[in-house]
Amino acid sequence: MDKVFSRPRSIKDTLMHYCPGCTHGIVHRLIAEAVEDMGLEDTTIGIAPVGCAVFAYNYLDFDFIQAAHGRAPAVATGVKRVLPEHTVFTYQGDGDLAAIGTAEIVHAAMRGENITVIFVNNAIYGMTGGQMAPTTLVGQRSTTCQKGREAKVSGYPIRVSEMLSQLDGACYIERVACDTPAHVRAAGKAIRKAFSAQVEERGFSMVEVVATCSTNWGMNPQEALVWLKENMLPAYPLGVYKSWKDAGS
Ligand SMILES: Cc1ncc(C[n+]2csc(CCOP(=O)(O)OP(=O)(O)O)c2C)c(N)n1
Repeated sequence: MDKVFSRPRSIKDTLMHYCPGCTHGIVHRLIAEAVEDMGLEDTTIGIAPVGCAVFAYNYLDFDFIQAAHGRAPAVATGVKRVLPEHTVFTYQGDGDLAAIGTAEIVHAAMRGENITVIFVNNAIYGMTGGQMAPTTLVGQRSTTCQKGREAKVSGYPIRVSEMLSQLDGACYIERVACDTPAHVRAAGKAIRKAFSAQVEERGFSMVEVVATCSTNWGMNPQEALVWLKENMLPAYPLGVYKSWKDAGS
């Protein structure tokens, strides 16, 4: 009988700290599958963020460094420049990447650093108890905007993929989601493509994954997936925002 499902070798057999319904685990698995399929297990270095995924190294069996809040692109820049033969990726939430780390990510993309960024956008600061993030939707409730985010007070959500795709140093930017099996498959494909951009030395690549945080959204896991589809996807349209093929190179 053909084996159709198993745990990737580089996902460690360990207890998860993520909440039920959290989609970080799906994204971890997609990274492990992509790295293994591409034969990069022994030469991949991950940079873990602050936030719930600070413990990514407990699950992914690659070399890892944990960076301070928002500094993962700077750490990845240093690692990649010293070890150009390695595949270097950052794994960052929206609080990490789009709040304190905004300058870091913009400048890493502008410089065309040959790194891959996996950006998990759950529209909230998950680990610290559900505060508003730059990506929180207008009207979405959080502990720091209990009646819903008001644009007049807190501004509008940052669309990171759209913003970074304007920069010449970025070679591949795609936004995907992990709410349905079809979307998860597409997300896996995008992550492979982002790593292949790095292997081909094309410059900065990023995959934004629209994700859930059922605990801090105050929903059960199924409600969170429906909320993602109905509220996150209209605000964060899926698709390829930039590809080196579009750029004609
Ligand atoms: C330099 C620094 N500033 C602030 C914090 C506090 N902090 C830890 S996690 C976090 C929010 C992370 O949210 P996000 O990046 O969206 O990740 P999630 O937990 O939702 O996966 C904050 C503010 C910190 N650990 N370090």
